[in-house]
Amino acid sequence: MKGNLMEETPFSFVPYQGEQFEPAEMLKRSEAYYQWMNQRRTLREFSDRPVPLAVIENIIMTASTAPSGAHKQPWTFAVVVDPAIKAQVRQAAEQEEHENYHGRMSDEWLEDLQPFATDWHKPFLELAPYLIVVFRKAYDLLPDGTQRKNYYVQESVGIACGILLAAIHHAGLVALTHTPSPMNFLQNILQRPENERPFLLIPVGYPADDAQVPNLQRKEKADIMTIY
Ligand code: IYR
Repeated sequence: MKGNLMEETPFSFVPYQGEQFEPAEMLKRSEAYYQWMNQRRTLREFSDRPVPLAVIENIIMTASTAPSGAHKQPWTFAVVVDPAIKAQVRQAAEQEEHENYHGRMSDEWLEDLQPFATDWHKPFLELAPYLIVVFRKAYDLLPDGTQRKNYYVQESVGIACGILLAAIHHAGLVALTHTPSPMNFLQNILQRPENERPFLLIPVGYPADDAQVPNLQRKEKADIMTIY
């Protein structure tokens, strides 16, 4: 049965064909990759400059190479391009965020956010050329309505989002990992099936010409790593 081939066909094994490097080359590559990834920044100020949809498709296909529990690939990526849908998303997100900033978030939380100068206004939800809404599939729904379990869904989708962010950076674009809360409005606006739950809302595009980012420091090696 096409579309559900994996349900019926057990995996066979094939030779692994990934690249390998000698230690010196490995060191050079790993250092260069770190330096390059260290330039990735979260942005909140986007340009409306168009980006080809094919680039976004490649980025999403890259994210879909993530490992997942029992290879269930428990994710879907909804790409919002339509300005009318973006406007609905913005309206709903701002409504929730207004409540968050006016009573739902603790004083400690608000204090922690103060350096970032965020508030309930989310213009980037209309400005950015694309909103990628990542859904986690709590379970799979077969065409006959039966449910199939997925495993380690949070971990799997979290890893896919990490790879998505690296692919966005690799394309020279920027993103915001946005989590308006609660975000079930995304399931309604995008009319997703009941087994899909919103995981992250990621505006993607070029940065605004005058975009600024907080002057953050990342933790030192000694603060994040222990060798036994
Ligand atoms: N979701 C809110 C608040 C917010 C929370 C955290 I934690 C952040 O790192 C940033 C913002 C908002 O989007 O403004």
